[in-house]
Amino acid sequence: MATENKNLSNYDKNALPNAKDFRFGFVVSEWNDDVTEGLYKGAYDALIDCGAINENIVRWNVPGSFELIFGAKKMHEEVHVDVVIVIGSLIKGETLHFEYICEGVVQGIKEMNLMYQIPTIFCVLTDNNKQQSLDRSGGIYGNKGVEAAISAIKMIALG
Ligand code: DLZ
Repeated sequence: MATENKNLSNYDKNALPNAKDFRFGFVVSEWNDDVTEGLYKGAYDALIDCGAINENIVRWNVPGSFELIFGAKKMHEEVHVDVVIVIGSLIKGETLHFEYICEGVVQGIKEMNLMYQIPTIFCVLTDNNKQQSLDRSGGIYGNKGVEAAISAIKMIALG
C-alpha cells in the first residue's frame, strides 16, 4: 500500500509560503464522519500552523462523497476562495456501489480541475475497511488531511 510506512503528516512549513492571505474552501462528506472529521481536523490544524486565519476558511458539509462534486462546483461558483478541498471517506462494501461512487467522484473532481482556474484538492480516502481509513485520518499512518492542506498551499502558490 502506498501510504504504509509513510507518515502523511510530515511537512516542512519553512519551505512553504505563509498562508495568511490565502482563502480556503472545504466541502466535507458526512458519510463515515469519524474519518472525515479526523481528516478535516488534520487539514485545518495544518493550515493554521502554516499561517492561515480562521476567517479565511469556509466549510460546507454534504451528505456523502458523491455530493462532493456538486458541493465543490457550487463553492467554485459562489464563494471567493483560492482553493477548494474536498474531504470524503469511501469504504468498500459487498456490492459494486463503492467502485461506481469512487469512479464518479474521481472523474467529477478531475473535471473540476480542468474547468476552473482555481484548483480542487482531492482528499477522499478509498479503503477496504474502516481501520485502514482511521489509520490515515489521524492514526498510525498520520493524516491525509494534512497532506491535502499542504498540497492546497503549494497549488495556490503555483499562481
Ligand atoms: C451509498 C453510499 C455507500 C454505500 N457508501 C458510501 C461510503 O462509503 N462513503 C460515502 O461517502 N458515501 C457513501 N454512500 C453515499 C453516496 O456517496 C451518496 O451520498 C448517495 O449515493 C446519495 O447520492
